[in-house]
Amino acid sequence: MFLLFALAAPAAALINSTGSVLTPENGTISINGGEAANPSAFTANITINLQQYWDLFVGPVATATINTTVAATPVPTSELVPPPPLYYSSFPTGAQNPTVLKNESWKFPSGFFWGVASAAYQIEGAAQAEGRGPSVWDVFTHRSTSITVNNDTGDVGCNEYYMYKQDIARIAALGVPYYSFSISWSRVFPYGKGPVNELALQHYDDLIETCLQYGVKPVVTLFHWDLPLFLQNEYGGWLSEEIVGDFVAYAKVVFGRYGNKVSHWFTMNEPIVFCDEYPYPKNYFSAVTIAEADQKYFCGHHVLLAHAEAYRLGKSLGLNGTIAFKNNGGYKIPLTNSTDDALAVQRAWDFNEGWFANPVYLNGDYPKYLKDYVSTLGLEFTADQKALINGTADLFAHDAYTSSFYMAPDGGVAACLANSSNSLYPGCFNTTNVNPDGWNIGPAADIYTPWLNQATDWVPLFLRYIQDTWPSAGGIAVSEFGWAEPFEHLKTTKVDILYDPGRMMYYKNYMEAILIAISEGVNVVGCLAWAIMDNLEWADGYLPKFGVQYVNLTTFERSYKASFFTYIDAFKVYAEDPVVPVYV
Ligand code: GBH
Repeated sequence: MFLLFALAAPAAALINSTGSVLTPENGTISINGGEAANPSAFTANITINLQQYWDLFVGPVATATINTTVAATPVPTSELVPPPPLYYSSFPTGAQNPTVLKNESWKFPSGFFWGVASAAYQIEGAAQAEGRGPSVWDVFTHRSTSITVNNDTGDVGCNEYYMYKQDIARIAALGVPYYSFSISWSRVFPYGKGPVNELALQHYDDLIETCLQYGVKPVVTLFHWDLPLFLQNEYGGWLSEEIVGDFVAYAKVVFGRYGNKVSHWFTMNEPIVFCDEYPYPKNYFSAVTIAEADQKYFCGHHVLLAHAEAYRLGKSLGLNGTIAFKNNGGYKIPLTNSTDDALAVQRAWDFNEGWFANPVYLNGDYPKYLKDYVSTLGLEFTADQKALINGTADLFAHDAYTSSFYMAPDGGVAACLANSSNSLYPGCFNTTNVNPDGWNIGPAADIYTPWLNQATDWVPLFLRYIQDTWPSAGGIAVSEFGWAEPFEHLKTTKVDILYDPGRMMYYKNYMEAILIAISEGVNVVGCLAWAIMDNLEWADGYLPKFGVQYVNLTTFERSYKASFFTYIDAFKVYAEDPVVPVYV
């Protein structure tokens, strides 16, 4: 069915895991030639289909016992009973004891968009179903030696590809009005470009239609890290400017198909993260010639161009949903009041949020300290490119899980800048989650998420900082936030797993922090809890749990955790729009 490459054949190299070079041409992958004097140059003509492409680069892929779409069954009413109170809630609803009165100065204004979030590779499973092509993450989970805890993969995962009707029914039953998910690029284009896979589009048609039937508004991310492998093989993926055209062609198909059914579009998820780590798996894609430490900046450069062009395309198509990208990071608190720490903090903003936010929200160009460095790599935007990028977001979407202290490197910023072999070069800032007094910034999450502490006290200041630094007419959406409950993977009974006090506190405190920010004049317009359910936490496998629902990875049964009710209660008490459970 999807056997042939229908590519206008550039003579580009495809590198497989053993370093053989293949070239796609007119429906085949072939290179002719070689020299007797150079045996390693001998090559062969081969024609491969999609399955063989999988076999060559990924290897055997597991399948689930459930492998056709499951119809939704109504959620049993017994599952809709909230947990007993954990604390004197500021969200006094349901079974909870209303000893705390509603704070009348708090509200989520009408139109506030809130819901739960996921990403394709983390939940879908069905890795080879209906013509999906491999992504770099299939290679990473199957072939990398540094890989995932327990050799976990996304082959089967939560099996959401077949369970989505039930998933939507379950969030609708609690009155969740928005569901944020990502589309798998390599389902739509098995090779990232070229032939379009109609079966994949039909799948997402039904996912989106099911959301709408249940009154759940779809929020769609185009790229959540699962780059089609072919594009990595052919030209180095995000390291090449060639990706811009391919990303925009993908965006065009998705925008064209789902057009005005989507209320909020995100082009990219967390480019700071996927560019920083790019390309996964490290040292695997031997075609890359850019120095490893600098690859992230080339990736980021092309992300900005691809995002901007996709935004312009979406606007030219007249989409009525908002378009933005998801930035990420935490508030950066100076560890001390020294001038060097203040400088390090500014450098940290410039090398993190500012990397993508300054070009899009301020002036089309990199922030100063980052620009000083990337201009030495030849990464400068032309005047036309700056004009293209500037203003390409309808709101500021931020994945804001936690906050950290920032400080100058040992020996100071200047000494670091003068020494390119310093491990903190070129950013030349350092960070910690430990206060100067020796205490953690807040309680630690799971041992597999050492980056995550409950630091919600800093959220109002952070949101204020974003609004002041990168003003956006459409306001700020906290596009991901969430908590990995400590040691949850060690719990052995379902009732223990479902009662998650750390996550309950996180959501209570986080929602209060957003309410405080709003009451103080910060234009927060929405928030999306990560995650709709436990899922593949990338290289950490299935050990850290971020879900507000538990998933039994054998039966695929889903169950609400107590924290899901805490989250909903915030809106029952403080949202001007009623929370309307849709119970079918
Ligand atoms: C989000 O990233 C992702 O969008 C989502 O897919 C993911 O499941 C979710 O968070 C939970 O992690 O190990 O010290 O090198 C959040 C930002 C950036 C946090 C990378 C973890 C690795 C830090 N993530 N970071 S470290």
